[in-house]
Amino acid sequence: MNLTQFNLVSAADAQHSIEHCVALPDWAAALVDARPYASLAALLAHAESLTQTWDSLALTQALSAHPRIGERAAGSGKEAALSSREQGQVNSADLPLAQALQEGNAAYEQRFGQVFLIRAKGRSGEQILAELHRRLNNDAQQEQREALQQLRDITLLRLEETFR
Ligand code: 2AL
Repeated sequence: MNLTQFNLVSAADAQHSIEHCVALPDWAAALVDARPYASLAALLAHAESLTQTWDSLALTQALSAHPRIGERAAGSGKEAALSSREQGQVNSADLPLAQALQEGNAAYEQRFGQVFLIRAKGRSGEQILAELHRRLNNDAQQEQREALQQLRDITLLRLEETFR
């Protein structure tokens, strides 16, 4: 999809072209509603501003589409393929790392009641593990802020890649 096409296609097709970015249909619909965009920069800026209203409810809803770090995505959809690619560095045969992530994930879920979310792209498995351990020391409010920011990062990264 390029920007010209995105501006011109039906609302349903436009929405379909970006729905893999995050499992929040209202966000995608609002982004489509604000067409046409004069530039990709304008589209990305508006997309970012629309993420600023996200709250804990949105995070819960969006997390349903994100597999745990180190685990395979369920299903065969576009989102599952994206997650596998983003997490390529931790789906390796490094058993100690995989085990440490599994233990970290379990501790995180015990503490915060939700799946640990991090933008995996651009981070090594060790860096992800270090972040997981650091964030385990957050209080609930701070962690909610960080997780939401990670969700924004993943979403906007996916959106940029959609138009590349
Ligand atoms: C993910 C995912 O699916 N992609 C990514 O960057 N991080 N999942 C996660 N639990 O953090």
